[in-house]
Amino acid sequence: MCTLGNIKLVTYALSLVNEVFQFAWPHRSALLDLLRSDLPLQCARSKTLERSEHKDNFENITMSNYQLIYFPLRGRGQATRYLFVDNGIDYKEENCAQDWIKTYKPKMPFGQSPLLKDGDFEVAQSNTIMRHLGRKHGLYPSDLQEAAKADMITDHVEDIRGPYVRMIYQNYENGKDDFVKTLPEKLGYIENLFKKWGTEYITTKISFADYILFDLLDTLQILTPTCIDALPTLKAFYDRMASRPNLKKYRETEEFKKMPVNGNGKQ
Ligand SMILES: N[C@@H](CCC(=O)N[C@@H](CS)C(=O)NCC(=O)O)C(=O)O
Repeated sequence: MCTLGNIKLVTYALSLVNEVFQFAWPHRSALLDLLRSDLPLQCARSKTLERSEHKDNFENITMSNYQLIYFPLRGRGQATRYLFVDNGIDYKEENCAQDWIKTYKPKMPFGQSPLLKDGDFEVAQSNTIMRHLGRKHGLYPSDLQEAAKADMITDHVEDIRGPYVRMIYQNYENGKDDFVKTLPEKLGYIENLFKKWGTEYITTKISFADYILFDLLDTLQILTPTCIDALPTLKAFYDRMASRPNLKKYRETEEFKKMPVNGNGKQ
């Protein structure tokens, strides 16, 4: 029977449904992720993220489900592993070495790895992966000038890594000495900036770029162990990074120690 009371009840129920819908629709993908996810794990992740140092960029509910697809070597994947490990962020790794050409390469956005899967979203280009994770986990400076510092060191590292990779894969025997000779000048620029900026990390708080620089310095010291000895500020930075508890523990594992630096056995 259609009474006034019933009509009011139905109208009220409909307005309630409407409100729930209005709230839920903009968050639909996050809510779906949450429903699909392992809730206790999400809580554990949030706790680790609260410790993140760039609080202003902090994203306290992570729906992320990370998978790093890369070769079993340090190469261009190591800085990402450092970022994950140091910040207690859960991730899985998929080794793409087997059947690279047939199975993996055609699926890569630029035909190369690493590739980060952030849920269904795919991110290629190692430094873009680092910036993406930086922005998500409070490791990308919110201040414009600080962000520019992190970006400029990242680009300078790339200016060193490019020739390093070419030397390693194309001209190791004849090119190593010439490459090593370029390092005092190139690393000296970073030393000067560190002195000028006067911070313990590239910016006032640790950012994605520190892991990129740390990995480069590590790689270069394997090639030429004394390359930062005459650069005290850079050396102090390297030691500071290496003694961060999570990184220290990870770097003592057999998994890390066994990992080749490059894909052709040269280092
Ligand atoms: N600019 C790219 C370079 C990626 C790159 O050189 N990847 C290499 C491994 S480190 C690769 O996929 N090599 C296999 C191929 O090119 O088929 C990045 O930074 O991610």
